[in-house]
Amino acid sequence: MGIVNVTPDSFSDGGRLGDAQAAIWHALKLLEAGADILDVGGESTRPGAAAVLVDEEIRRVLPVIEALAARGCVVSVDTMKPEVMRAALDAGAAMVNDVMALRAPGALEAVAASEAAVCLMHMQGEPQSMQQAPAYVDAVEEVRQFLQDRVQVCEAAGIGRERIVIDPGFGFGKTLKHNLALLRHLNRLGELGVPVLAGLSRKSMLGALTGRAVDDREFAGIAAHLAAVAHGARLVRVHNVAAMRDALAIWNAVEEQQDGT
Ligand code: HH2
Repeated sequence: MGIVNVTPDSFSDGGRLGDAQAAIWHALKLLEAGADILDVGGESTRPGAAAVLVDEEIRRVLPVIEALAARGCVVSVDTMKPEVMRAALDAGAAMVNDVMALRAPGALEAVAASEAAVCLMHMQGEPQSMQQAPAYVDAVEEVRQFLQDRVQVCEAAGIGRERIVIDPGFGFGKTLKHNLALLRHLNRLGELGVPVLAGLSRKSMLGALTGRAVDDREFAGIAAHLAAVAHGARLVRVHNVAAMRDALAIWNAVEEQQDGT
């Protein structure tokens, strides 16, 4: 899954139309580099990021989703808002990626009314404050339980298992220790019987482990995503698709190689 951010600060050339065009161009590059899914988002969920109003978020993502869906791309919309979900699904998005796991009023219904896939992510707290004091008795068990409950809620609302992906939400209300425990025990989430997505690209845990600034965490991100794949992740959400594709080509070749052949 390639990340396509349509926020004013994502692309340097400014201007609203410029932002949409730059995002489309960027998305097509990610596709060329081997992305299977393009994850289009109009609101940053970085710790402390300012919230974006519904109309503004729709204005940002819709032209990008329309253009990509018209080209036959598999598009995911990264949003917590049911209104944005509905607009994106009408415009041809095939997946909703929700860091709130469809907990906003109306979100569950928006996805249930469609045939789209959904990514249910775990987050402790709210984006504005989630990193202030994350606390768990047992992070892996609590995240597993939360995701299991959300899968059940989705199924009860008519969203079949085959449409569901789960995600521990690295960095969303988690300390380095929590993130590492979740990565090491990612297979516990795989036991829920739906594919697991891992999103570690550029995240602060990579900075904490390497001392590198956000724009310089490419190699650390590849290593972290391979660790996630080794522990059962089936989807990875990344900024650098080309690098991840290369890493996965090697990984898959090693894994598929039969002993003695
Ligand atoms: N992380 C971010 C946004 N959306 N979705 C899923 N499923 N999993 C994630 O880990 C995840 C996500 C982080 O968002 P942000 O900090 O806004 O930056 P970017 O979108 O560039 O990753």
